[in-house]
Amino acid sequence: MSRLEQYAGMSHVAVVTGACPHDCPDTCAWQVAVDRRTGRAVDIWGHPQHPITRGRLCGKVDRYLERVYHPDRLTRPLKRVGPKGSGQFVPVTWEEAITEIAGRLADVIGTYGPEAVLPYSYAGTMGLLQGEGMAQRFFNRMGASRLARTICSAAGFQGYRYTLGAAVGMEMESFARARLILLWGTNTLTSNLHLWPFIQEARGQGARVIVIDPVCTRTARAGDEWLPIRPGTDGALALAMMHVIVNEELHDAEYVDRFTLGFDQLRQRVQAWPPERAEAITGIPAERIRRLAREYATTQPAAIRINYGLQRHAGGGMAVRTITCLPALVGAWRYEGGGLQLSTSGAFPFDFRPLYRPDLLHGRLPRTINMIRLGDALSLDPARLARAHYCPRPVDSPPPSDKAGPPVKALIVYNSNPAAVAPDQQAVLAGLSRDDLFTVVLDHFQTDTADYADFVLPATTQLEHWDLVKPYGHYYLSLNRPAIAPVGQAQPNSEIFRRLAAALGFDDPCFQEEDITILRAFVEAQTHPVFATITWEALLERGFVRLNVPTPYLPFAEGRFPTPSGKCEFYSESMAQDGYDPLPTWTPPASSGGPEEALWCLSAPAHSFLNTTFVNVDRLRQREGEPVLHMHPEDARARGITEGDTVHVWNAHGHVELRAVLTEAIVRGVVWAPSIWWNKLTPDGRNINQVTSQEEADMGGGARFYDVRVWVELTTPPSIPVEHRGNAVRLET
Ligand SMILES: Nc1nc2c(c(=O)[nH]1)N[C@H]1C(S)=C(S)[C@@H](COP(=O)(O)OP(=O)(O)OC[C@H]3O[C@@H](n4cnc5c(=O)[nH]c(N)nc54)[C@H](O)[C@@H]3O)O[C@H]1N2
Ligand SMILES: Nc1nc2c(c(=O)[nH]1)N[C@H]1C(S)=C(S)[C@@H](COP(=O)(O)OP(=O)(O)OC[C@H]3O[C@@H](n4cnc5c(=O)[nH]c(N)nc54)[C@H](O)[C@@H]3O)O[C@H]1N2
Ligand code: SF4
Ligand SMILES: [Mo]
Repeated sequence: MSRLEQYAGMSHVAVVTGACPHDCPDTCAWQVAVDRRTGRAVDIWGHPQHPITRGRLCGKVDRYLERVYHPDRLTRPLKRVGPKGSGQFVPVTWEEAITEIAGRLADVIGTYGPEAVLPYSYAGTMGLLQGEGMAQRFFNRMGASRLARTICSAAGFQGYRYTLGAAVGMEMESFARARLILLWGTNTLTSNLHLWPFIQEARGQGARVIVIDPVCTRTARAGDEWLPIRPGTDGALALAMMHVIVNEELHDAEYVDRFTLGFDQLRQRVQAWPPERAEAITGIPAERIRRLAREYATTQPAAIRINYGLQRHAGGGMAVRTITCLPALVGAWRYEGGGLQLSTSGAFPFDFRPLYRPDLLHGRLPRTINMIRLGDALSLDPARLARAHYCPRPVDSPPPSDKAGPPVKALIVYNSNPAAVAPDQQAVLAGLSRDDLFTVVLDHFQTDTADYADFVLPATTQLEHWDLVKPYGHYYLSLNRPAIAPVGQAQPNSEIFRRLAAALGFDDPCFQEEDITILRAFVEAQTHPVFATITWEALLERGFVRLNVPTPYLPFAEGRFPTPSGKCEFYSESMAQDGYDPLPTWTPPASSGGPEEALWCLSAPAHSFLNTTFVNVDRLRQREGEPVLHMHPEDARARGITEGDTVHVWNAHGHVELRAVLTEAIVRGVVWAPSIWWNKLTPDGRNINQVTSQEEADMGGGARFYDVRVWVELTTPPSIPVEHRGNAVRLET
């Protein structure tokens, strides 16, 4: 009996449909059972009819109710009384909080101008309304600095776009039809779980699964073959594959001829990439590369899933740009089950103007700050502030220091936890510690970031508000209905920005619209034909609706690439104009050629966390145990490290203590610290972003989280300055 049937007979239980808000390609639809008598949610499960969710949530969101009703949920606005970072706060009323925040913001704007206010947000919720909906209206009206949201996918996204035109790709369902599947720089069983059943279906019909990763992840163990690769070398592997495919004439000449641009130049380019050259770079034997190329070209349909892991390097954009040439070369896009997926978000060409209201800028063009440079942005040194300006391409350059604009004097954080997730943590914490910086944090919990706030405002969770959730791994848009009343005095982000707008005297009627009105108007304003199926009524009735694309969806079977030429661009004139090599190439990682004894540090997701979300849910944190560092036994032996030792991990940026786990399931010279821990829930009050850098990747101003070298040694832990520790919140009531 399904859970829906189980509850159907209980008149005191209401079942409400919603959607998981987390930053995950699966965007599950869920059902929540609510006890009408108490108004409490009592159960949550995956929507059985959703074609991707198919009745199952992941192990994290299965525990969503524990997060919603967590004893540490923020239930009242808080005002800081101790030093920044100390976590000492007292409760205040909403009215006091809003009035004082508005007053402080008005002062900053009056003295320094609106660009001195910086919003900081990412994907705590992927909901369009509680994400950027009302926030954009608010910051547009204000004329605040803009934020380039680059922390996750900017480099790969741009590389993908140069080759294919838009972030459109294979649909998840079609992986079931593949005969060969390359999981390339992605830990599917951890970060894209709902793809797995389709992969298993394909394997049931004989498909092989090859996992290309420096770490033998649980996905690599579950696949048919693990190809251990050195980090940041995927572009070289793809070039050598193309070398073999082209020289052995295994490419699909007809597809190439009709639907691609620049094959002759590509053919010449790959001559420089014999597999022996790639072997020296990637660590994968040349003969194995040859076999992979032949297998890939001759087994159709062949599917590639790349994800964001492989683009968190200096050459991450180019790596994605190069790999995405492969399916067109072998004609894989022709077939159901063939092609590639990075993201599907480009298939949703929303007109965001009715939601974000860019017209409220009234012609102003505020500076744009790159979010991964938060440490620099919060510096009072104008040269560092200038560097924090968003410069996504080689042809862009930061302004001179005297044109960097006002220092950031107010920071408004929502849907993000930069004290833990942003690179170069010491620089970030130094900025957040500034006494002259006014910081407001909207969140569900007293996060590491909230410890540095002047005001902390309690936000609602997905069970408590309306939203519309756009996926990036499939083609179904979801509506989230609130299942319960807000916990305590929590308010949706939309309402918090509405109240701040009112207190600042922003009188445009858009600041009075109710959530449901905004969402409905947004849906009804869409005119692109792919939204023809997506009506407000259908969303209300079913909860999720497929885009108006054919089933099965083969986006590039007949070419029609949304590039300037309409073809898959092996040669890209846009790249030349933007300052890049117009042909596929390999851009070495920044950390290559570093000292031999320094190890390469990856900090890809821990299985039981979602970025820093869920780290404070006890049962999930207990599953992860403690912050660890996976390392090869030989790397350990060379340093006198044995299993279970506490190791000191450091570089020029900072340092952190981790527990060593020795495993042969990792490329020598590479270490992996599953992430992202809350600083204050670790033994030394720090996490791995102590050692990551603010430097950008090659494209889109993206982050380089995995292009990092560290020294690892067995030492007694150094003493940690107390101001960098953060404590649990102490309420003085
Ligand atoms: N459980 C869980 N799920 C998540 C998240 C989470 O934190 N936890 N985070 C969500 C978010 S925000 C995102 S962006 C996605 C990320 O989803 P993925 O991109 O799948 O995740 P990553 O762990 O970043 O990268 C996957 C793999 O890339 C490998 N890798 C690192 N560098 C390289 C390289 O240079 N080449 C190759 N070939 N592999 C490399 C890592 O070892 C890792 O195993 O997952 C989402 N889902
Ligand atoms: N070292 C290292 N660092 C990384 C990564 C890595 O792999 N390694 N991954 C990077 C990636 S891919 C990403 S996407 C970023 C993620 O960075 P973030 O998007 O900052 O991710 P989270 O840590 O999940 O923080 C989201 C916060 O939003 C809050 N939140 C959720 N819903 C709401 C809401 O409705 N309202 C409000 N006000 N708050 C809400 C949550 O409680 C949580 O504290 O981290 C990056 N940092
Ligand atoms: S985190 Fe991902 S897998 Fe888990 S419920 Fe949400 S969308 Fe589904
Ligand atoms: Mo991400």
